[in-house]
Amino acid sequence: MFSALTDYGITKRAFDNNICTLMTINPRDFTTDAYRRIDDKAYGGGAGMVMKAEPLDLALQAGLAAQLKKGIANPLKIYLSPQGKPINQEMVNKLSTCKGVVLVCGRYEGIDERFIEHNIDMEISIADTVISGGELPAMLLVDSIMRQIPGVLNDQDSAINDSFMNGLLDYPHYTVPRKYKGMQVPEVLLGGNHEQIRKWRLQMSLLRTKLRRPDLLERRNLTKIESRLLEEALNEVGTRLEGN
Ligand code: 9D3
Repeated sequence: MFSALTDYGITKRAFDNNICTLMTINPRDFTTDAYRRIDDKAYGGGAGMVMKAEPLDLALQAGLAAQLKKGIANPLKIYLSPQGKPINQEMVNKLSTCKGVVLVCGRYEGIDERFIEHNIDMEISIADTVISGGELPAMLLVDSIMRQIPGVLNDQDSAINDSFMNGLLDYPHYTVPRKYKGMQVPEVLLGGNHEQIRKWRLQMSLLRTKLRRPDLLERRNLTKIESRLLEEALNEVGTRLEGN
């Protein structure tokens, strides 16, 4: 699954340039029985299987040994799980300063709680929606961490990154043609008044965030200027501003 990261785009470039390394381990290779059983029925009953602790433990030890060989002594051990703390940019930024991390991915109903208790430093969830296993969440986490590692983004990519990092949703983008299915590009973007363009873009960012993700605004204090720009934008779309 992880070849989506190693074979495409910005993440591929980073692996090719040896800025980052990725190693995957299949815990089934650490089973000891003839049937290579990685899961079994849950104590207490109920539908669904649970991943056994022992093969995961051996797989984790193999991962830790491999990182130690690279000089990474104590990588953070993260379990991708629906019970984890929801991922956000702040936590990704912190994780990007770690020398190494081990990401544990579950399948089936989850993994034996004793493995988690004994080994896991942190549990991360990526959305309040059911996903089939931890691998796609882990890939998402790896991608977002890698983007924060120096040298992974080139100057062009970095500039794009900056505009996302202010706690607001992005403003709308347009390219040629000027008229598409009867819809025009907003006039202000065609004029070349960079002051006005900056103001319009910030206003659109504020407006979209207010309308689509009010939770983001609650966690970020607006400056006086931003509040005024937002109010002006809301008036223009005919929406009433409630509270702050
Ligand atoms: C339908 C199964 N669910 C019964 C209540 C529980 C369940 C178990 C295992 C739901 C999902 C999974 C597998 N998911 C992950 O490993 C996972 C995940 C997710 O499902 N959503 C959001 N973030 C993550 S991180 C790992």
